[in-house]
Amino acid sequence: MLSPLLSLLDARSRQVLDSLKNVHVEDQLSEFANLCKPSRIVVLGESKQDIHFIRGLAKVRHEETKLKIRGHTVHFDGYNDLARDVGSTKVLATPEIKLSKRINSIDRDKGLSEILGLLSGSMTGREMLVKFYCLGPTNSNFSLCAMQVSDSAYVMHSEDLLYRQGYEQFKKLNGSNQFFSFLHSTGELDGRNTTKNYGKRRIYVDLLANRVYSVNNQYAGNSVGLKKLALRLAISKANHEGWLAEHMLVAGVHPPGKERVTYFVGAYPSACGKTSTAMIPGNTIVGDDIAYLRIDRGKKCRAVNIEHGIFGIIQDVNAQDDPLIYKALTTPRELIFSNVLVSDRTPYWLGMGRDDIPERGFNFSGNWRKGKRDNDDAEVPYAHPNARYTMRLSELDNVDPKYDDGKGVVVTGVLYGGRDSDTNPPISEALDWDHGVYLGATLESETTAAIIGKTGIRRHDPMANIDFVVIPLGKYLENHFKFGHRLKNKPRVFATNYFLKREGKYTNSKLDKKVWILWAEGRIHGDYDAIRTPLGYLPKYEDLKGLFHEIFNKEYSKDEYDFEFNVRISKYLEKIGRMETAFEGENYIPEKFWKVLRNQKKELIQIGQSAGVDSLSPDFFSRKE
Ligand code: SPV
Ligand code: MN
Repeated sequence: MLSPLLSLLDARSRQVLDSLKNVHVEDQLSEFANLCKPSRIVVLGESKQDIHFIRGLAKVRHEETKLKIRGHTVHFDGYNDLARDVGSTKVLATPEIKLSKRINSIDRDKGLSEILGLLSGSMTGREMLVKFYCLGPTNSNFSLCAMQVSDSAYVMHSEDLLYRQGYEQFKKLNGSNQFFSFLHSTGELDGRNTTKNYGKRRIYVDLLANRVYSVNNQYAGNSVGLKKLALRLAISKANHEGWLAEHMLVAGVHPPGKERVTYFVGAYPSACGKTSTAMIPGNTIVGDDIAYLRIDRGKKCRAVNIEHGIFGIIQDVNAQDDPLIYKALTTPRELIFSNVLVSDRTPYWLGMGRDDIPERGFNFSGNWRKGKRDNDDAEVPYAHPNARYTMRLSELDNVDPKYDDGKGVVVTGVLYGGRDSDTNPPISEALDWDHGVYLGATLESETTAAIIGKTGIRRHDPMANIDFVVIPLGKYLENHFKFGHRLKNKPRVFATNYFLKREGKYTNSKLDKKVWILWAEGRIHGDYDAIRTPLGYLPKYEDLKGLFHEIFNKEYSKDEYDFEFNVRISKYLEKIGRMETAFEGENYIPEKFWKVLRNQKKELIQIGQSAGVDSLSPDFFSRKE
C-alpha cells in the first residue's frame, strides 16, 4: 500500500482495505487522497457496525437532524442545489467518444484539469469516507461493483439506503479493475452545512476510466454516484456488451381475482408518474427508478432493479392518492426527508393533504415564515417542489418477493409514460416492437422541478433517458430495436399519459392509472380486444367501463372515454413534426425509426382527409374493422 494513504488510515480501515486485495482500489484511493487532502480516510466494509457508523456520523455532523418519529431525519441540500444540474454535467470527450447531441461534453484534458482543480484540497480538515456497493443484486449476472468516495455522510447514508452493500462482491473481482468509481466532495460549506460555491458545481463523467467526479453539490441526483452518475457509465458499458441500462421502474401487476403476476418495466421522465405507477395499490414493487435488462438463455427479457431503495418526490404524496407511501412516511423507520419544511421536528411538504401547515419553520431557504420572498421577489414556498424522501424498499408492505432475486424478473410488458395535456390518450398499445421503440423514442414531457430550469415546457426525452445517453442517440435506439428482435417472446409495449386535461383540469384522478395498467396487463394475456388506430391499439369502451366499475365502483362515461381516446389528428401531426426536427439533428438514427414515423404520418393524413374531421373517436376505427 502506498505510504501517503497508509498514514491516513486507522487500523480498522487498513484491515478492511487489505482484505479486498485490490491494487486498483488502493491506487485510486491514493490518488484521491493526494488530490483532496483529507485529514483522515475511513474505509468501511458492509457490517452492521459500518452501516450504523455512517448513520450516526450524518447526525453528529449535523448533515441530518432527527425528527420526532423514530428513525426519521431531515437533510437540506442548500438554497441553489435542489435538482439535477444537467448543464454542469459533462462527459470528458476524446475524438473517439461519440455522444448523443443532447449530452454536454468538454475536452477530456481541459475538463480533467478543471475538475481536479476544484477537487484539489477540497477535503482539507475533513474525513474522506469510502464504501463499496453493488449495482443490482449481488452474486448475479447483473451485479456491477461500484466504489463511492465522499466527504458527505449524508451521501454515504443515502447510498446505504438506496443500494446493496458490495464489499464482499468487490472481493470477488479478484483484484481486477472492473468497477465504477465515484469521487464526490461537497466543497466548502457554510454555517448551515450547505455548499458555498454551488456556482462551481461540476459533475464530470470519465467514460474511459469508468469514473465520475462530482464537486460543490449535495442534491442526490448530482452527488450520489450510484444513481444517475452510474447510469451514464452503465449505458456506455451496456452499449458495448449488448444489454440495456434504463431509467425504468420494475413492478409486478396482480389482476384482482386472478392467480398471476405480470412484470412490467416502465420509463417515465421525472415527475411523470413513475414511482406512483410502481406503487399502484395491488401492485408489488421491484424498483422505481433504474433497471438493467438482459436476455436470458431461454431468450426471455429479464430485469433487475439496480437499487434497493427509493429516492422519491414527496410533493403530492398524501393519504388519498398514494396511501402506501404516505403510510411509510408517517410511521417509524429509517428515512431521510430532504428539502421539506420542518416545524416542531415534524416534516411538511406540498400537497400532503393537511390544512394545518405551520406559518413558520425551517426549509431549503433557511428560516422560513409565510410570505417570505427570495432575491427575485418571488414567494418562497414552504417546501421545495423537488423535496424528496429516501428509504429502503424492504420497508414497504408491497415490496415484490423477487425484488432482490439475482435472476431478475421476466418482463412481458413495457410502459412509456409521457406528460402532455392535449395529445396522447391515457393508454395505448404499440402495434409491434418497432412501434414500441418509436413510442419510447418520442416520449415528451412538460418539464417539472426535478431538473434545473423553467418548468412547464415540452421536453423531448427518449425513453426518459436522454440526460444519460452518453452514446449516439441513434445507436441507443438501434440497441433497443435489436434487443427486442433477439427475444423469443417480445414484451408488449404501451404508452401512458396520466396528464390529459379538459378545460384546464386533469381528466383523471391519480389512482385511475390502476385501470390503464390493468387493461395493459389483460392485453398481454389476451383478456381484451382492442381497436387498431394509427396511434396503436386503443381500449374498447366496455372494457374500461367494466374495469372502472370493478376496481373503483365508479361510473366511467362514454363521454369521458370519447374525450380521452379521441385520435387528435392535427395534434399528432404537430408532434410528428417536432420529432422530425429533433431526430434529423441526431446521427445514426435507424431507418426502422423513420419507417414507423412515415407510416404513422401517412395514415393520419389519409384518415384525416377521408373523414374530413380533425378528431376521431375510436368508434370510427372499430366500424372500419
Ligand atoms: C430523477 O430526477 O429522475 C430522479 C431523481 O430519479 S435524481 O436522483 O435527481 O435523478
Ligand atoms: Mn429518475
